[in-house]
Amino acid sequence: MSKVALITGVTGQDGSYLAEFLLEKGYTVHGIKRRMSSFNTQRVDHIYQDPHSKNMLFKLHYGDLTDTSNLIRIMQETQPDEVYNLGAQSHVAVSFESPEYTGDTDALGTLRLLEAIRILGFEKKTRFYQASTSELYGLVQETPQKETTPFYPRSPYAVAKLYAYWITINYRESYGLYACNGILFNHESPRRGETFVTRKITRGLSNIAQGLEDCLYMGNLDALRDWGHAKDYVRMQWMMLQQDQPRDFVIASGKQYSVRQFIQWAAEDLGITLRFEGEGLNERGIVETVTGDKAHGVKPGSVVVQIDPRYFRPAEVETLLGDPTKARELLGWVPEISAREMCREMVMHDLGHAQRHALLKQHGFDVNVSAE
Ligand code: NDP
Ligand code: GDR
Repeated sequence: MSKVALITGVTGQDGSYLAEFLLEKGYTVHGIKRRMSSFNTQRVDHIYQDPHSKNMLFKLHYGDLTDTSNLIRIMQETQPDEVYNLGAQSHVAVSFESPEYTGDTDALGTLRLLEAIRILGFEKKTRFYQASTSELYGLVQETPQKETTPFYPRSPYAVAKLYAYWITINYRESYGLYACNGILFNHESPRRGETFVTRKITRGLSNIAQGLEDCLYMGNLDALRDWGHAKDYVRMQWMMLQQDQPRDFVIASGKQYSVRQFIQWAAEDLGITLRFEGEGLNERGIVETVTGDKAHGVKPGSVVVQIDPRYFRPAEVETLLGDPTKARELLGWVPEISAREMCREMVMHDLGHAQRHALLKQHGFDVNVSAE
């Protein structure tokens, strides 16, 4: 009998890679997708299986983390051996705009899933993975951050995730559930949502290089992040549920770069030479511009990147750097893809899209490439 997994957030970046990974391991995979007014399954369409076919191994269910009875019903129908709670309003800046919804989904959504396991009496059967985050460290109290570093969340998102982190531990300690937290640092890929900083950069600069856009508007270029590849990180999510006892782990690369550095890498891969003006003056309200000297569609000396204070956050997480020693020593996990390699992969992917759009535009078709 193959193992059964239930993934919330299956239509997201991590959910799609994890579903692929588990299907390759022979799992039957159930995913929860939200009803949207337009299609939201692009990231899993390639593994979609016709519901009329026999022996379906990948099945999607309509649901929502804010809907308790729906979660209990799906859990009862699917009887999962493993639940991966990846669903979330995952955008930090958006959480300042929608704090209540973020709390409902990210904090109480986690509680609803844990309660569903308990209500159905699955405590001994079902293992639970919680997508915790380096955002818990926020205003960092120690560098690098490890499992014992104190938390100091700096956004409604991080505060909601703090509740989720502790309720997961509380259910482990109170009811003997195999439940654990992966404290994951930023991880990216060509499937990363278009409004997160890395994808915004690789997509925006690719469009600029192809003459589809003029300028990339950015927030804090000095923010430092520990970036890894989502494929490496979902492997670890699975490993965490295969142990003799449940434990929480930091998952990180142990290396740190600035947003500005990521822009430079992407420009390098696209053959754009960037010149930063007003470097070091990147404080709120001060306009810093980056001009481009050469690239296919870029006019020499034109502004390629400009600071727009709209993208500053009410409270910023300036620096994050993880220490993945525990994961390496206890699980043998080491990331295989560096941030630099990942940036190139993302650029190549987005450049391909931009080139197709540019071709359509040349032939008189309308193309809309905008994203916030
Ligand atoms: P994404 O934003 O790409 O995916 C989030 C998923 O959650 C999507 O499938 C989304 O559905 C779904 N979702 C959102 N709201 C609800 C809801 N109310 N009910 C059910 N599903 C919902 O995130 P990632 O894949 O990047 O991240 C996965 C998880 O890991 C998230 O919990 C995130 O907070 C956490 N995390 C991510 C890190 C990263 O660097 N990527 C680092 C640390 C933690 P839809 O497609 O319809 O929008
Ligand atoms: P983060 O990721 O907030 O770390 O959360 P994001 O890529 O949004 O921001 C990283 C840093 O870049 C700065 N930044 C900008 N960010 C965005 N989105 N847009 C901009 O224009 C911009 N300019 C500068 C930000 O201020 C920030 O410092 C991600 C999410 O995946 C969370 O769900 C997850 O928990 C954490 O990573 C770990």
